[in-house]
Amino acid sequence: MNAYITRVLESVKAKNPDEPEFQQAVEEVLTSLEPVIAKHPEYEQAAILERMVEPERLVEFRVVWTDDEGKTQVNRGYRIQFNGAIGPFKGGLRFSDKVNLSVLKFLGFEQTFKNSLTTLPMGGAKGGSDFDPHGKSDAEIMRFCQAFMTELYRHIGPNLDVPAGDLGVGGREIGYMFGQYRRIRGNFENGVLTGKDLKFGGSLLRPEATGFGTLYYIEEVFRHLGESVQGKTFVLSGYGNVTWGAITKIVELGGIPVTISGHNGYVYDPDGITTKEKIDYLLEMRASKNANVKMYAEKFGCEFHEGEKPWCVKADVCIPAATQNEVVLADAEKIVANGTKYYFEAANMPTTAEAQAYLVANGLIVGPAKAVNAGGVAVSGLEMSQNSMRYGWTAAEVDARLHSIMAAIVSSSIDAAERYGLGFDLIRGANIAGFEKVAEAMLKQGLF
Ligand code: 2IT
Repeated sequence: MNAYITRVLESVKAKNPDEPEFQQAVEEVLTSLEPVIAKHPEYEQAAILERMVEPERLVEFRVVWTDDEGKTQVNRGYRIQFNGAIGPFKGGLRFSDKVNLSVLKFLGFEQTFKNSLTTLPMGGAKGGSDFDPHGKSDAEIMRFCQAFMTELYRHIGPNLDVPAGDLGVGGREIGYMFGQYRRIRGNFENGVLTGKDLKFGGSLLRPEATGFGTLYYIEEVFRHLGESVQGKTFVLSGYGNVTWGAITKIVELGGIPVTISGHNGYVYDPDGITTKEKIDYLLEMRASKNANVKMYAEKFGCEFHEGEKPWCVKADVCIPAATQNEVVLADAEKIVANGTKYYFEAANMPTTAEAQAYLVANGLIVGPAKAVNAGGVAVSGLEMSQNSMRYGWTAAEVDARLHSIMAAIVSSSIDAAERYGLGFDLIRGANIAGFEKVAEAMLKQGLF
């Protein structure tokens, strides 16, 4: 390993000792950059890596709100503005009891490279709260979102930092947060948030974007390999937005999705989740009060495997689309034993480092999250463009742009890996391609 990279990695571990997710994300990117650092001594000279692993700004704040019983509740809120060299900070807000500094720093670090890959001018950020939205009433969600924005508003803006949704934050939460931002600012600045409702500046296709983008990425990789989605079986995890969008597009392209999963187990539908009735039911199920994938198994008479993950099901393609570290070494071993050839990460960091290494070592084609799932933030970037123009594109126009952005991500990843003699390597290629633009921008802007 290159001495400069080793030194930066050691310092990240020493300075962020209790942050395993952040350390893992940094390690994956930095080790990919070995040939780049060897060729560009100016990056070490300008301490580019040391600067990239340190957020430009990190705010942590108190969020105080009242629950339906009239009791005062206190949560912790965060916004991490990781890197603003190529555009306003951009990235989602996650509301979950699993949110902590390590998770948000890993997500903000990843977002910087992901956003760079989209070809659009967006810096990297992430934020959120340890607020757990499960079981909260609509009024509680509204009061929490208002309290959260009452602090966050001073740190964001259409040219400064543009949050969006992530786990636990959808169109409803974005609406409440936008309402509060508008009330405080007294201005209609809807470019401050993306993922908005269509009636106040949202983009067509934003809900579908991550799932559709995943399939456009896969199609483009398959085109390079002389393969196609047609007739292939897909094992997916999750049952949210991303899984739904991916399933919709898989079916449109002639593939057969056979699983979905939730926190309590997975559903195997050997006939395929292929009819309009089944796909629409995913939305209905998610919107129901006690959402649970078992409902799908009961409605359509198929197997529900309590407490298990879907990775033991044989398929041509695996798409983890739920959350981080959902595929550990034992799962990777099952995927390899099943003869699966393709693995595309639609969730952020769904694979542990050792599981990913095992998949790669066994010859699977692995598409990394920051490239595969970049369609979500790409359409957020297109939402920002439309808000600036005060004009909205048609669904077909947004779709065409998303399609060409995903194709560009695949080709820049393949090209970057080839330029550095790494062969066909979508993981290291994406890290290098994402890094190059940000590093060059930082060099040209002087010390910052
Ligand atoms: O992980 C992600 O890329 C997102 N949650 C979307 C971020 C965004 O700004 O749309």
